[in-house]
Amino acid sequence: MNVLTNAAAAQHSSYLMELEDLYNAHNYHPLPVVLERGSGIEVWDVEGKRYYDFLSAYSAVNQGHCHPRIIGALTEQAQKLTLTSRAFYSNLLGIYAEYITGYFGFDRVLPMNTGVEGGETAIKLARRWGYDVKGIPTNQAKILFVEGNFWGRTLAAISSSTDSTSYKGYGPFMPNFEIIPYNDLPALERALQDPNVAGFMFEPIQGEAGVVVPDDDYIPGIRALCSKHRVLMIADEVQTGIARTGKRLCCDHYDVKPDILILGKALSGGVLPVSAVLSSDEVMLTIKPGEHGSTFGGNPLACAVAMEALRVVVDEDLSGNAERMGVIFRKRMTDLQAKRPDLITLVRGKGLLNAVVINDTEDSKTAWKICLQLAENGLLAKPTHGNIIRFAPPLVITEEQIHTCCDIIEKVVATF
Ligand code: IF1
Repeated sequence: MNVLTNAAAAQHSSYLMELEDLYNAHNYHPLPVVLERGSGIEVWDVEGKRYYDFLSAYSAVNQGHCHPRIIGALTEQAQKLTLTSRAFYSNLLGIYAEYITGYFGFDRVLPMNTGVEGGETAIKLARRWGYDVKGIPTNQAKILFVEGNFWGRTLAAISSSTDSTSYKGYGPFMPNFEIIPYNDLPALERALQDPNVAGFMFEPIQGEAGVVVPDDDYIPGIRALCSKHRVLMIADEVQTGIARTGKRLCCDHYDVKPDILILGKALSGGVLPVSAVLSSDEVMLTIKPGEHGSTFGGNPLACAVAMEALRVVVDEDLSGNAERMGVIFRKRMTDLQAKRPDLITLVRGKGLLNAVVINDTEDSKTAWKICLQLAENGLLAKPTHGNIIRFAPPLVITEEQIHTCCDIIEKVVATF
């Protein structure tokens, strides 16, 4: 490219960023990169610069950008029928319900759209089960959450948040939510003494909190305590599910089955919002016709896309690949940490959900600056909580690509 076309191109992306700044709500602070195309683990900006995507749309594109089979299912179904509403049956919902329940081993599914709707649905289910089955007195049902949780932006979701950026200025909040420390079984056992507790909702690895991996006995311990106290174990696997952590579900690492499972994000391969709540007959059948739903939940387009997205995960062994590539990635990062202990304080994660903690305060700019330099060098990642960089590429990444990407990270870190 000559100087002139370069300048014109730069104007292109700054113009588009300015448009967002002028006309869009200011509810995000993106890296200054304007993307227009994606394929596999790569994305391209409007200037044609290529990047390795180490965010994967927050783990929604586990199968890689624009996976041909998933886009094939989308375009084929889009020309036939997209939405019926649930006022009528569709030819795909039953087939999808049978497929996804078999895939994850639950009696029933309740289809929704976004992850946060999945969380809302799970809590409604837990309350209904609490009243109708457990016998909790009317309006007394309590739901337990953990510190540092993140499950979205609705009023219920922020009512359980311990992050003031999420909840400050939006009160009043949902009553009967109790927040206990994460990775703390004695705290859970104490909270479970209250007979009005209907459910305990948690992420097997806390994503937003900075990829916080609990102790090995935590998830089996939750299972045992919830069963003992007759409380529903609600696993939010919106981010950790669909092979991200190296197994079909993160709970599979511990051979634990939750009572309610919430999925979203990669359930559609990032093609459209598709979420699902899975549970038993006992829990699911407490909700009767007309008592919960959504216009788009379970639409034919979503059913076709989600089935293909799940098939791709199996056919391409994305769990196995995430597990193997994750081991290589963490090895490379711990080697880097050994070289630069002044800059990197911690490397953690499971499968391809990993984080590197930068030796800095939460409000310093080092992690942000590293991410800007990574982008400059063709790798996209985003800091969380100021000093933590999350690395979560699509699960289709190859060993060669992982090494190329680690080389980029190493090279950038060396300049700090
Ligand atoms: C944003 C982080 C990720 C989630 C879990 C439910 C939801 C999410 C475990 C809600 C959503 C997002 C949303 C995204 C940022 C993001 C995130 F940076 F906050 F931490 F993934 F890592 N449960 N996670 O992680 O799903 O309703 O959004 O479909 O921009 O808010 P949703």
